[in-house]
Amino acid sequence: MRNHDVAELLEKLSLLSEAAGEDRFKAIAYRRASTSIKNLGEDVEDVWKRGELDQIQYVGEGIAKKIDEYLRTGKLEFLEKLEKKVPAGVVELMQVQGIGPRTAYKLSKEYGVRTIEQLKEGLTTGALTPAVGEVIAKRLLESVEKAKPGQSRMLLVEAVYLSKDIIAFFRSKGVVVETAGSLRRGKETVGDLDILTSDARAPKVVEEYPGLDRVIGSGSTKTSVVLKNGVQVDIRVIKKRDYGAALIYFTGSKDHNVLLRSLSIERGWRLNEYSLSDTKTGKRVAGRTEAEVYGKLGLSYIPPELREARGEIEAAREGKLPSLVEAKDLRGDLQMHSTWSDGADELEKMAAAARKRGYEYIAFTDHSVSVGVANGLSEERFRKQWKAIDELNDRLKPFRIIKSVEAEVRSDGTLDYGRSFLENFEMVGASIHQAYRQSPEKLTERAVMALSHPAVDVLFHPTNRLIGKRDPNPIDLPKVIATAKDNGKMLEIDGSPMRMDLDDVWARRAMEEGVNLIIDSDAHSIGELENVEYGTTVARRAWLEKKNVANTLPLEGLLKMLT
Ligand code: DGT
Ligand code: CA
Ligand code: CA
Ligand code: ZN
Repeated sequence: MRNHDVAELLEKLSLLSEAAGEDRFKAIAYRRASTSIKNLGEDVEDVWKRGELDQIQYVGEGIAKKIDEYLRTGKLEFLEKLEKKVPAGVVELMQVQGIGPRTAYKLSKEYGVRTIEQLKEGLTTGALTPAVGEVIAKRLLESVEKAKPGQSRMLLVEAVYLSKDIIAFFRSKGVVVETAGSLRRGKETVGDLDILTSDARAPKVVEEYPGLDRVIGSGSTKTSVVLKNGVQVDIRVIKKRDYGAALIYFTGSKDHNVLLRSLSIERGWRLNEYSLSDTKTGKRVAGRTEAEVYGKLGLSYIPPELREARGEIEAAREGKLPSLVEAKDLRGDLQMHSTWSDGADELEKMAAAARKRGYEYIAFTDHSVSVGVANGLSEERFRKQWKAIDELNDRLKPFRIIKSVEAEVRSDGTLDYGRSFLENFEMVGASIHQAYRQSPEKLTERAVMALSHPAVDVLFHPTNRLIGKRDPNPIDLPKVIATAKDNGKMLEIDGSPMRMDLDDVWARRAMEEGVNLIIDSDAHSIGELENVEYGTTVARRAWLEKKNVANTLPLEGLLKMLT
């Protein structure tokens, strides 16, 4: 599957054409095509073989030709030419949040800045202050410092895609493997991939993996490799007899394992990556399956998402583990965007894709009027959209589209549109995007005002973070949660993989305080509807059960909650 490769090629074309000062619309076209291929439901090589590249959304004739050349020859002449046009360092600098092509150009040409390292130095010493001005310099320094740790850890979504590719590769060679580590626990970022198998051929087979860069250590039971994208993969070969013990060990977390070991010691046993065994006699007590090991320790089976030493051992001992919500419990998706604002797909196409997922209902939450960059809707345009929705609802019965909006909370805490207009929506989600650099007090006040507004049902992505790129807004979350509770409002777990907001810790707190949550995709295209998977992972790590999540309700129950 080369989808990821091709998507990256197009992303690079987009960045480079921007940096080379080409027509802005070209850059946008490449980026759109890139997203479209990332979300493609099938292997781009299959489409290519059928000669149907130009039928992929946002792939016109020109882009199709480039993809064809790349898939045939592994290279793209146009890209090489473009690279020569762009001064050294520009593309690297543009990876910093807040640096666009023009600034990158200037920094490279006039100030000789070629790397993020040099940028950081120039900003720290003040040498670059004249280039960008004092305010921007300060902001850039913040983003540069943040960019560092973010680069060494992948987003969960990246780890998921990468592992799927690796697992499929092994499968094509007849080798069965599975993932452990932080990926299996569903952490929001993942450092390296840990792969377990009981097939001794795995270390040899991985050497043929197309994404492999080099082998950095190899023994009979473990091999570590680095991929071309810089990610390390540890592969361990485990005897079937030891598999459960090893799976526990390499799934972690370390803290969870430490607690399990002390529990073993209390019983005169020891637990390691091979088995649970008697310390004195060395006799095996358990090891073949995880459930067996947990069982012998007097625990019910602990799902990987809970293995963070956050009370799961005690709960498992008392038989009080939550019965965690699953993606299939969701009966609908309550945040998504259409072409009416900044989504890539039309109402009907989104609805069809949502129905195909088995949903009973969805809510369109197109942006409100003050979000100009996202083509936010005027009242008049919303009235037109409602007509279109009514018409679709007639046709798609019993499937139901809920009329909703992602209403911007303005800098003073008031919402876009007056109350009487907002009452026309069946669901109102409030979001803080703009003016997010305000003081913590001000930001908290805005969230509280939104949750106190009679027309509002839910606060969307409460912290507005972008993982690795933008810190969570410094709002007083306990106060926000208390306000939601007091006013009977809901909080969102936004499944967009860069957001995952609320996160696991705060979603759990909200649940414990008795607040209802919703899990949704915030999809801007049909491909992104799958984001609910990441939202569900957060919810599971937050100990949420089906009853804590409003969109597990049937339509009638949900609508009753929304009135
Ligand atoms: P990551 O890769 O940084 O996102 O986090 P993990 O949790 O995947 O950590 P990693 O890859 O270092 O190790 C995988 C699992 O193996 C880890 O969750 C627990 C286990 N493990 C690794 N090293 C040790 C260790 O020194 N002691 C113990 N108890 N467990 C370890
Ligand atoms: Ca790992
Ligand atoms: Ca590892
Ligand atoms: Zn949007």
